[in-house]
Amino acid sequence: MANAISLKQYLADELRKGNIDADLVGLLSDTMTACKQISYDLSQGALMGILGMAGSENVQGEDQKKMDIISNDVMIEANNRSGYVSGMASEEEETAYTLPSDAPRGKYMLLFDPLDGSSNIDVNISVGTIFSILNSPEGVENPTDKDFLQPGTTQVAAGAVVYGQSTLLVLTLGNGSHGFTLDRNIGEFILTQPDIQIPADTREFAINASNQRFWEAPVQRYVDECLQGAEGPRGENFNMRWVASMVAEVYRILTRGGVFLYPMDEKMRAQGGKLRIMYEANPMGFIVEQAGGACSTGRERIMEIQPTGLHMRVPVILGSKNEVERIISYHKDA
Ligand code: AHM
Ligand code: MG
Repeated sequence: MANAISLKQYLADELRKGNIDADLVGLLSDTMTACKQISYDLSQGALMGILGMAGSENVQGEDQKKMDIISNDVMIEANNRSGYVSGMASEEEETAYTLPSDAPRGKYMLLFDPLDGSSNIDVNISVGTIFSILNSPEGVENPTDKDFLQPGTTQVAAGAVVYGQSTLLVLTLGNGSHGFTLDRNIGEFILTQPDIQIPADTREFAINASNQRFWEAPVQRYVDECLQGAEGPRGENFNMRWVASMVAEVYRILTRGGVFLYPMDEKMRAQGGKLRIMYEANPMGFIVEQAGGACSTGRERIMEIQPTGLHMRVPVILGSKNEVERIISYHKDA
């Protein structure tokens, strides 16, 4: 590709324009080195013995896959001595990760879900890495959980890498969401989807329908109206998808529109929902909003929520703006 713009060039340009600093460039490039490693490991699958269960549970009581642990280690090792971060937080770590005592401290904090959609690893369906970058509070050498509890609106950058047919990165630095495809021959991410715009309207929704009996009334109403199709109040036939990898669903929505719901349901009410705000909902919300979409719990904009815990969970409704707004209005009606 003669006029191809690599991620390196894209970041160098943002640096020249004064939109980001050199430390953020370094942090993003280390994080992408980790994602290239994860991408390679996944591509080898059973050949490298990375499939299957690890035989352990994470802090949230979920059974860990081998790749959950490998990808968590890869992300930490790529970043813990760079001098670009002061600390990290991960879905797979109970509390904030403290850097080695002799490692230089940086001005950012990195949060991640190292391998999202892990139920799909062993069945060769797309999975991904989600990350969020925050400013480290001034003068804090070893940030603890409370230092990470900043609302999503304070994010400096967010990204999602999809390990699918291609390995794709969607990145936002707060000025649009941009898609990059990994060219495996040269090991570089190439800008392939600049300035992604999510269509405001859609006729495609994504929800795990096996939870239907637990949903709240506004979500029941929304899905019921979609299912009635052309004969119902929407007057149109709807399509449904459910990959069970949020990264893949969000990438589909970024590409052709749609709405994704992991709403509150009765069996998850005590824990607040399914998806975690700090390293799933907030970075995805940032990416989706920067692409012209919306991201809400149904009652409030997710990025404005004050998080109360590193692993806090929230209901998530995101995607095409008009559709998300319709679902929000159903919550108001109820
Ligand atoms: P994970 O981070 O443990 O993989 O869980 C998050 C994933 C999301 O990617 C996806 O939307 C959801 O869990 C699927 O859940 P379910 O299996 O209940 O459909
Ligand atoms: Mg996840």
